[in-house]
Amino acid sequence: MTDPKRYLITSALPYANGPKHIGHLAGAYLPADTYVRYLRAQQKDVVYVCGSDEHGAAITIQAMKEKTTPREIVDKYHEMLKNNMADLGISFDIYHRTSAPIHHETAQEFFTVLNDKGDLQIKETEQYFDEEANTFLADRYIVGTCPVCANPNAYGDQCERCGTSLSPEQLINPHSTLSGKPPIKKSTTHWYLPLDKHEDFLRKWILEDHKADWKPNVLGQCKSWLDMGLQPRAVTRDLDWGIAVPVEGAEGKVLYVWFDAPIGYISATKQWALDNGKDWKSYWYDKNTKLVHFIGKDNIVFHSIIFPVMLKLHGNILPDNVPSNEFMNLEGDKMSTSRGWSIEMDDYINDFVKAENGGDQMVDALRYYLTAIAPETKDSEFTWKGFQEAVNGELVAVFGNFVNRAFVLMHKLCGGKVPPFHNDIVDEKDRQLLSDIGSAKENVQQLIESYKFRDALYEVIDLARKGNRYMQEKEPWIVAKRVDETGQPTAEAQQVIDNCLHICLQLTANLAIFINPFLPFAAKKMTYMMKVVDKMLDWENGGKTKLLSVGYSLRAPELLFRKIEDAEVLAQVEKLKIKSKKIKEMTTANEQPTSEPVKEVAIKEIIQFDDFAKVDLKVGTIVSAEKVEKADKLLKLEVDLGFETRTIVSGIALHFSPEAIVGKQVTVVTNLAPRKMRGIESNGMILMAEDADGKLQFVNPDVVVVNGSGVS
Ligand code: B3M
Ligand code: ZN
Repeated sequence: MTDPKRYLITSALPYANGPKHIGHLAGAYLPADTYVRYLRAQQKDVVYVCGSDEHGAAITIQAMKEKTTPREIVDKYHEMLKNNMADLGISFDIYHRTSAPIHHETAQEFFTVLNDKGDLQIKETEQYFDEEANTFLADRYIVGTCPVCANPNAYGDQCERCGTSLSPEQLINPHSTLSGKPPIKKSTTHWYLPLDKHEDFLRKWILEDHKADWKPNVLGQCKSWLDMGLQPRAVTRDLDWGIAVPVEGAEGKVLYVWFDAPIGYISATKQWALDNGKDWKSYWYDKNTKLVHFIGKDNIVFHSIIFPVMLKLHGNILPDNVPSNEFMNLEGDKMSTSRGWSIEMDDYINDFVKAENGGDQMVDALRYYLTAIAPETKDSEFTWKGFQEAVNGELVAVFGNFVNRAFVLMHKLCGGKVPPFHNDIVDEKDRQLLSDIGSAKENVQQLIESYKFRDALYEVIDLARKGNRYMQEKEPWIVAKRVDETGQPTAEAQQVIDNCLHICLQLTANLAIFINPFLPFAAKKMTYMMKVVDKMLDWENGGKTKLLSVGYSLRAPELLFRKIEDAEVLAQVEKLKIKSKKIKEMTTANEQPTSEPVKEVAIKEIIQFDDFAKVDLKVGTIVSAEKVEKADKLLKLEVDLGFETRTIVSGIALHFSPEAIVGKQVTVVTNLAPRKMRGIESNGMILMAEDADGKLQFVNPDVVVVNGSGVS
């Protein structure tokens, strides 16, 4: 959309069920904030909304885990997330929450409009039910043994050990986390959004109208959803935490969290408008509004398929873009709060920002590195060493160094004032740098507008690099040695010095404008040093080379960024290892950290010998192994069992490379009912043991035996 009248920018609403890590920050918040700051610097009419997502099983499960109420959970973590975001400079116009009454009303109204128009379908289906707890069970509330890796605590929607997506039907020995009893199926009525009816609209809107401006990763995901064919999706749940379904006879039912959460963008806008005497409607109904949802990749389908259908049916505008990032890994592994392999925003703030040698500059340091390695097109990786190198090697050595030198030399060689500019001695190098300032502005602008923040930031640093090179070539400190009899630089020498520092200072002013959307605290500090008002940071000033007036006296330089010490890097890596190890120990001691009945799972009930005898265990040799496409955790094995060779899919790919295990003897459950995984039929299961470091080990005889030997 070119030249919209106003902008409405959103970042995914984080679940208020715990701290969020810097991967979240890099995915949906930092790029949005950068974009918004850029728009504000252009004086655009822009509103940036976000808030806590306070409904759904994510919250009730955390409440169980902390042995408290959902209300307490959301109150606690809403506060934490709100403060964390503010501390990291994420400049929402409002950080709202979905437990607010205005949100409940808005979501209910939304549902009612769709329901009254006949846009929803009502269906009766069978759902899992816990008879003892007298409640229906969300998939997360059902645990059982993973059919892929034999983890005894896999959830009904996913096994967290091997990562396989599951449905409760696939679990072996499924049981409820509430009572520990196996769930039964019971019929219940729900409202469905018939996405299948909107496929044609979605195809055209996404794959044709937006094929040029949406990111390839987003288009790719949408296309595969559409190609698989869309199904009606339930938008209500049997749960006691959430927004009541506003229909008579629907007692005990709430709106599905993914129905109400995106409506949170609307209710947040309403609240913001109320607080600021504005009209919220223009932001959600006027076609001249550019709506942009910043999200992480696991939220794509909701923001580009489901919510747009809801918005269209309800009569609202549709998003202009849904820029989504891929994932950011950490020190060689997936970032995960539950496994302790993460850097929480809250921890970073405590360790660096609020630390003695911290402060806002450490916020900018993090913002810098996260943008520089943003997973814009593919997954990327945060390492503490990489953080140190980026901060020390680019932020300190290039950007900070340039600004500092310009100020120090200006004080030393130009009396602390912006020196005059002598047109008659301008040379090619001067002209080149002045024109570089103009082209940097064009490039940064074009890149930010196409959501390429990583490249845009690179342009800014590159401009500072050019500044350093220019200074190095001009060597004003050497020129200053050309002195007259009084010991002062000759008039001619002074003119050369003047021009060099004049240009460097104008470049500094421009760098402040360009860096401002990314590193707002550094920009602010630079305006202080230059003694200019915030207004100077307006984007329209970018590219101008007369921003600082000749003769204007400037302050002494301040340290913009500090170096990251080796010891800090080591300490953080160590901390990460200890944290994840501790969580691992807790998890294995308690088998499952999220709920009580787990202990029952750890020691299974007594069985009779006859039950055990039903399991057919045999020794076999792995004769081939290969990775399963698009499944990080799975290996497809051919196992020679003497009497036949079987295909077995096993969730061990993170622990063994295929080459390393060919020829190994293993113990196989041979009479397990076949299961399909990623389209491959698996005929059996390999027994594995987990060692103290969490690595899987084969359970095998300690001398080689004939393939097909029984185990009993
Ligand atoms: N809370 C899911 C998530 O944190 C969800 C986003 C809602 S955005 C409307 O991944
Ligand atoms: Zn598993």
